[in-house]
Amino acid sequence: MPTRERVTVQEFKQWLKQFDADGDGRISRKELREAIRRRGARFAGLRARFAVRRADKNHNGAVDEGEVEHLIELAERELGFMITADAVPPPRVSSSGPPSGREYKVYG
Ligand SMILES: [Ca+2]
Repeated sequence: MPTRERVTVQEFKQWLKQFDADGDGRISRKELREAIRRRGARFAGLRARFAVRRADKNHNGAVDEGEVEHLIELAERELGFMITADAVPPPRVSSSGPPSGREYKVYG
C-alpha cells in the first residue's frame, strides 16, 4: 500500500477536475471511473457507479462541483488520499457573541 497522499479539499477538487473530460464542470460516472482507475484502485467502474449514486444529491447523474465533498469519504477510503483541512485556517471569530458569518465589503 503506497503512502497516503495528503491533499486539501481544494487540491482534491483540482485533481478531480482534470478528469472532467467534456469540461462541463461535473464529474460523470465515466469521468470518475477514469479518476479511480488513475489511482490504481480495482473495480473502478463499480466504485464509480456507487460513488456517483451516493454523491449525486440532485440526481442528474453526475457529481457537481458542490457535490464533490461527498466524494471525500470515497477518496480517503478507497483512493489513498488523506484529505486535510485547507492549509490556511479560517480567521478566528471573536469569542463574544455568535459569529455573524457575514462580512461587509467596502467598495472604492
Ligand atoms: Ca449531480
